[in-house]
Amino acid sequence: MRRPLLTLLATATLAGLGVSPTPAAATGSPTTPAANSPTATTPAAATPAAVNGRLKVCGLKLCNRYGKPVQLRGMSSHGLQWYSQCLTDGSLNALAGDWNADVLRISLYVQEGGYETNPRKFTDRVHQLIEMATARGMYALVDWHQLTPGDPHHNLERAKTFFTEIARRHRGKTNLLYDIANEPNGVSWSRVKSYAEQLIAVIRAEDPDTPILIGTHGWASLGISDGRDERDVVDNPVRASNIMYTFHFYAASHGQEYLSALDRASDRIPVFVTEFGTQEASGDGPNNFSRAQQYLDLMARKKISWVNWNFSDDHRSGAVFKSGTCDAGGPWAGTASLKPAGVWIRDRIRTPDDFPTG
Ligand code: IDC
Repeated sequence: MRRPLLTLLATATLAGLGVSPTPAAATGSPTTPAANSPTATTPAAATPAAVNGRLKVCGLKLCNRYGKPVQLRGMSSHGLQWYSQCLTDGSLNALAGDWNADVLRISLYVQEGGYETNPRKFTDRVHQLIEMATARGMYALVDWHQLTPGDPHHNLERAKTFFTEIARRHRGKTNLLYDIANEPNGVSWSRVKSYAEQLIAVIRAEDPDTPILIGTHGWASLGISDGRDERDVVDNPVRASNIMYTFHFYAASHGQEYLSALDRASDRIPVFVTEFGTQEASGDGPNNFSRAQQYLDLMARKKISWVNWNFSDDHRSGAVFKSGTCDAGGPWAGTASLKPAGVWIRDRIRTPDDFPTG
C-alpha cells in the first residue's frame, strides 16, 4: 500500500511543526495522546505501519494485526554519533515516500563515542527519530548497537536504563521493534541468553507487547562465525514470548555456509535479518549482488524481514549515499546521490509490499 507523495509531504510538514498527523480512520480506535502518558501517535493512513498495525510473532513468522505473516524491508541508519546529519525530514521523506521503506533501524552505538558518552542526548535523539519514523508510517526498530566489547552483559545496566525509558514513552505506539543486542561476539550463546532474559523482563514490565529481537552469538551469525550453529539457540531458546533471533550477513564475505544456516534456522526459530550488506563484512569493498540476491530470494520466499546497512554518506561502499550528500542536504530522492549499493537496494526496497489484510 502506498500513498501519494503529497499526503506524505503534508504529513511530514505537520510533523515538522510538532503537529500529530490526523489519525487514520482505517486504524480503528485512535488513542488520544495526553500529557505524561505514553505517546500514542497514530501512523498516517495506508502506510506500512497503519496497514499492518502492531506486529506479533506467530510461530516462526512476524505477523500483522490480521494474524498474517508479513515481510518488512528497510534501512538501518549508521551510528547516530557519526551520521545523525543523514537523518532529516527530507531524507526520511525519501526513505518512506521514494524508497517505500517499511522500517527504519535506529542504530544507537553504545561505545565508540555513542550512548555511554551522553545518555541523555542520545536517548532524546532516539525519541525524536522514533517520532519521525512514526509520522511517516514506518516501523521504528530501536537498535542497541553493542559491538565492542562483544559481551552484552557489559552494557546490561545501561540497556535497562535506556529501554525502560524508551518502552515507557512509546508503549502506546504500534510501530516499534526492539533490537536488544546488535552483535554479541566472543561470548557463548548461554551468556547472550542470560542477558536477554534479564533485559526482556525489564522491558516487559513497561511494554508487554512490542516484539523483541535478540542478537545471536558470533556477530549475529547464529554462531556460524564461532564454528557453532543454530542448534545452540534451538536447543536452548530464550524463555520469553513474542521474540525473534537476529541474523546478519555481508554477501561478499559470507557465502553458502551462512545462506544454508539462515535457511535451516528459519525452519526452527523466528529470524529477523536486522542488518546485512551487499559488500564485505567491513561494510566496504566490492559488492556481490548476485550472492545478495540469493539471500533476498530466500528471505522473500520465507517472509523473513530485512534491514540493509546503511543509510548514510560514509565513504565505504555500503553507505548508500555518495560522500558529502548529507552535509549538502541531499538530493535525497531518486538515484543521483546514490552509490551502486544504494541504487541496488533502493530498487529492492521499492518492490511492492505484499501485506495481507483479509
Ligand atoms: C562499521 C561501520 C564503520 C565503523 C565501524 C565501527 O561501517 O564505519 O567504523 O562499524 O565499529 C557490523 C556492525 C556495524 C559495522 C558493519 C560494517 O554491526 O557496526 O559498521 N558491520 O563493518 N557487523 C558486520 C558488519
